[in-house]
Amino acid sequence: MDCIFCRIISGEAPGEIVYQDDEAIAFRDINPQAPTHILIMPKSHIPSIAEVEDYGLVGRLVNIANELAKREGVGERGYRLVINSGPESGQEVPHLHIHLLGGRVLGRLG
Ligand code: DGP
Repeated sequence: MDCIFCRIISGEAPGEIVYQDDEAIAFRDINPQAPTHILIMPKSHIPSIAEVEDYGLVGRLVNIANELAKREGVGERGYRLVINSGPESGQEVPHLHIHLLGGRVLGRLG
């Protein structure tokens, strides 16, 4: 298995896991861009949001992200959810994930 996120999910590689259930997991980004930077993803290997078939799964991942934002204390302050998809987005790891960013003023997109 050469997907780093699959290796974290299986326990073969370390990760600071903050949430998991039967179908999803969340762990802290190794290179945080904000005081809170968590990656939320399905345990099954879906390469990107462009290849999703189960949109209910996406809703459940967003629900987890919202709950983690509250738990991290950024729910009221505001936070950003980001999904990169494909080369020009800068997606580095081809395993669908949502970035939860918060805890500082986030710049405008562009
Ligand atoms: P993206 O560019 O959207 O594919 O974001 C990938 C993120 O994954 C990036 O912010 C860094 C993070 N990342 C890469 N390798 C690892 C790792 O081994 N462990 C953890 N926790 N995060 C990683």
